[in-house]
Amino acid sequence: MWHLQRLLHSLNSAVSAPARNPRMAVVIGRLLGAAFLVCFATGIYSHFIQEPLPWMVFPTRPIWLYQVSQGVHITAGILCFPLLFAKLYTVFPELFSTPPVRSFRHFLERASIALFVAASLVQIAIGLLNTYQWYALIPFPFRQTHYALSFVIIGSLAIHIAVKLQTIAQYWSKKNSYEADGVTLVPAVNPHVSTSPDKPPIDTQPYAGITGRVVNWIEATPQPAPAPSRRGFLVIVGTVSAALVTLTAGQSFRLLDGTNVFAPRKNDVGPNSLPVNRTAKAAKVLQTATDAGWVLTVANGATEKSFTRAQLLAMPQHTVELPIACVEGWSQMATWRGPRLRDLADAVGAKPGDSLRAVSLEQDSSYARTTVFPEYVRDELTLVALEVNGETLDLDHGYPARLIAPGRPGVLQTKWLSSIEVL
Ligand SMILES: Nc1nc2c(c(=O)[nH]1)N[C@H]1C(S)=C(S)[C@@H](COP(=O)(O)O)O[C@H]1N2
Ligand SMILES: [Mo]
Repeated sequence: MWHLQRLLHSLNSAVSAPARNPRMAVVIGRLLGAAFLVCFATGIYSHFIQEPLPWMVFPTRPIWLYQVSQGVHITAGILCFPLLFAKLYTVFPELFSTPPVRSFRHFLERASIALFVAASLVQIAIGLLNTYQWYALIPFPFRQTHYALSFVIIGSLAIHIAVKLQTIAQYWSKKNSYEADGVTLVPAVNPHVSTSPDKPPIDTQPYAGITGRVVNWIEATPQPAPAPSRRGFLVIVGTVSAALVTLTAGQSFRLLDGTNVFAPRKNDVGPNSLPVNRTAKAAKVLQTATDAGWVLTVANGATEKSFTRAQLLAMPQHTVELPIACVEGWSQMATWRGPRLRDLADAVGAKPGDSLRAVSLEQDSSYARTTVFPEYVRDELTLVALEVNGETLDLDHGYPARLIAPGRPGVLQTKWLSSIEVL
């Protein structure tokens, strides 16, 4: 046991560095916590917009609400990678602290953090895999797993914050941190540490008032290891984070389009100058979607009407600017044209509070049918689109007709419509 303690202690010493201190752990922890909360909030929104509870009604304005919330979700999720590794770096020596479990509280602290780290790594890894559509590497239902893990993460985070509350409060502000953490206040003992740019007020009596942690520190670093300074560490974390955002966020934010190097989708690339999620071929609708006998059936109980594409084109046409905002993180604005969905619903006598079901020609897919709630049905911007960006809808974008509604996730913008039913 004693040997183990010695080993752990020397490991602890070996990894000591200026950036490894409670203050830095709190600084990075705050950022990480904020990123996770942003991901959680936007993720919950995305979950319930796809699986609403009966009483839920979703805003259709601003039209970019879902687009921005999803872009923020993916971008904050990507940011969690460098922040999580930075956080692990700052607390790394604590993994070897001895004894491994000191008390129930300490056990709770370590167990919650182990769960948090494991769940977070899985969460951001499968999230990233999903945005790249490497579904083969996610051998379980992505959405349900991602949703369930988010509660594990937020729950373990809450426990972690609760047990660490005292430390967090102590090191929250920079000023208090130096008062709490005597270690860097002793220039005579470790001048290298005290030369950091954010030099604290100096304690002129080197050995006075040294507490347990400080003694450890001095023993641990008789010769300061060549490790990044606090500022250097923050610069590294900041640079990596900024680079990741710059190189990927263009998929969700047009402003960064020019530096979108890593993200799987690029603006304006694809038929009708718009990226495609699933092609007509992949959806196995090449035959049915190009069938000359295609009609859109609109049904309300026994009342049923069929519209050929020419008949749909003969109805009042409306032009709207709406984004496709995919849950996988990419989005793009487009100009859609076609009849309003509510005009079709009214043609079969639908009432204002009625929901509709949009059914695709596609078979055996979770995207094959969606429910359109009244707030979308009645919205003047909701169209059965026949054209996009000034051209006939491409087969890959849902020809002969597709749904497009404001504030809806891409996954609910059903392509290759075959029928619309009043529920
Ligand atoms: N029938 C059907 N509709 C669908 C899909 C699909 O696979 N099948 N994909 C959805 C998803 S996930 C998105 S993001 C949008 C993408 O539209 P686009 O491929 O025209 O860009 O279509 C949606 N409509
Ligand atoms: Mo999507």
